[in-house]
Amino acid sequence: MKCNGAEIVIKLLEEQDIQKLAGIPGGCNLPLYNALSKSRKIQHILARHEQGAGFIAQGMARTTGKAAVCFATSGPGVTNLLTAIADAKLDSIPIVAITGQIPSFLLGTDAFQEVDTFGLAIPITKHNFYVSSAKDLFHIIPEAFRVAEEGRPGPVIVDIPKDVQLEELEIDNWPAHVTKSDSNLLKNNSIDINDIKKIAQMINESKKPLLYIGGGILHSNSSNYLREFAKKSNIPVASTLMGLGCFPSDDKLSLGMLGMHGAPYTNLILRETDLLIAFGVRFDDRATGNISEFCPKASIIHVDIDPAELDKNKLTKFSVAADIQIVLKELIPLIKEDGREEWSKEVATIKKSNPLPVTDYYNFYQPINLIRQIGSLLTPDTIITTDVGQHQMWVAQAYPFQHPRTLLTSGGLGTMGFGLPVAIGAALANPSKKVVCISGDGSILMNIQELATLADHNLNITVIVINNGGLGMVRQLQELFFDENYIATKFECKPDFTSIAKSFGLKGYDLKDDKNPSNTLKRILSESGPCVINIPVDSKEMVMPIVPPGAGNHEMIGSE
Ligand SMILES: Cc1ncc(C[n+]2csc(CCOP(=O)(O)OP(=O)(O)O)c2C)c(N)n1
Repeated sequence: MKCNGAEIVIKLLEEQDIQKLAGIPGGCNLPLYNALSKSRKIQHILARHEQGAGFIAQGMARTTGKAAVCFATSGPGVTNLLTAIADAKLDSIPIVAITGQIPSFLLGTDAFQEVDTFGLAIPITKHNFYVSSAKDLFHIIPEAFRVAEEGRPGPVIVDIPKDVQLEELEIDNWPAHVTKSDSNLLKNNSIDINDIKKIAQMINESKKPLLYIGGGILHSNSSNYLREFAKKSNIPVASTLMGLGCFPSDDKLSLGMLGMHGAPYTNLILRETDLLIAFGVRFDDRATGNISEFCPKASIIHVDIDPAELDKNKLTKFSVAADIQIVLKELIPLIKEDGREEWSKEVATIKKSNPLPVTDYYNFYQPINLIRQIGSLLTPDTIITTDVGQHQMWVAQAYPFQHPRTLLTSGGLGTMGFGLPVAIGAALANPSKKVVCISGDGSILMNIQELATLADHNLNITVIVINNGGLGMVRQLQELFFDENYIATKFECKPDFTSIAKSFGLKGYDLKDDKNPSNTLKRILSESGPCVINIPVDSKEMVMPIVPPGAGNHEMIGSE
């Protein structure tokens, strides 16, 4: 049988059970598209911008934990994609981006749409491949998936010149599929039971332990074990932005999010703990504040799959590089059941006297209230995506997350424009679930073209634009730390998002001047199918509390 490189790629993607992939065609990936047109197993999702395609792949990957795929052509197709790749790197999201490259014999000539994809990708991918011969695809494509998913997940780029896509091979026997269980890393992922015993002993001896959890719990699918562990030992749980949903927000042990915009009680309880149990976190500055003041009375245990994270930002008492699920399974039987009455009482007192500030409980348009109302109208399995800014932090502070992978947000890179395309990817991978994208009037404009992709596929996505007439989060920083010197944060042009929605063939609603906005919102959210809702909020609303740059978490302002 004769196959060209492009046909080999598509067949190998089918072997990886890829059913949907997003992308945009161009001169240098046309052979791939030609081969894709013959696939009966893979549906192509035509994005309207390669960044959108990358984020659609992220939405699929973030909700399933499996590597998802996007396509882009050489040159501007690749450069457009890079933001979504960098975003995936910082949040450890497994995606495989397959990029067309100019023919190999033209490389280095500044040919039309030539960019050095390999070079550009090095610092923002987990790994990347340049394919110089069609026969190499047989190991490179499965390897790209293995690398993307295994250990600490991350994005991988496979760059394929057009002549390699067109190179024909005579294939007598299709090579056997390389399975993930063949990989060395998984085989070696065993743990030393003495390490687990040591962790258990430290926890059992601690009077005031506290869990600090993050995205590693998601990636290792260990949320159920985390719940069992926390309950058995009565240890409160503080989460990073990436870990929200891994522990039910309404559980009495839940402390919600810590750090820059964490609840006052969460950051104050961190001051009191004598043992910080850090699982799947990287001690990033948004979570820790001034790191030298973080958990001043605590010894620290750190478990993470990536050895490079251990003792990177904060020295620990004991650290282990391992899969958290394996560690938790071994740890739970060794942990003493313990009510920790005194510590529980202290935590409850701090919690009660230092709540999240809410200014006006009866105002529908007060952001924290608004997010709580949205939360009360949606089922716990609804997938929420956010963009970046104040609205993102209000969601993190107040939305009642119950399950892992129900919050998809750009934690590490903080990329405006993330919410809508990621929602599309999430809906494509979870056709039975409702997806709600909570965005800002700044962020939504950064990938608004993807409303066309949403309309094409008629997905069950509600886009809520929390509209404060500008770049609210930056305005807030100017108000607090730049003497109210506002520059470039107020929008002159305020587009009508309902008309924009309608122009894409979607339903559009505006809750401005609505006589009974609660009822209207309830009615809209009970409908299915795509729509956009504009909800105005006061441009002076702030996310409170906030830890000033360089300060310790306990030095937050606006906590009263
Ligand atoms: C691509 C990108 N550009 C710039 C920023 C810096 N930035 C962070 S938040 C923000 C304002 C976001 O405005 P909006 O989406 O309206 O959300 P709001 O803060 O008003 O809720 C900006 C400009 C960013 N995070 N991402």
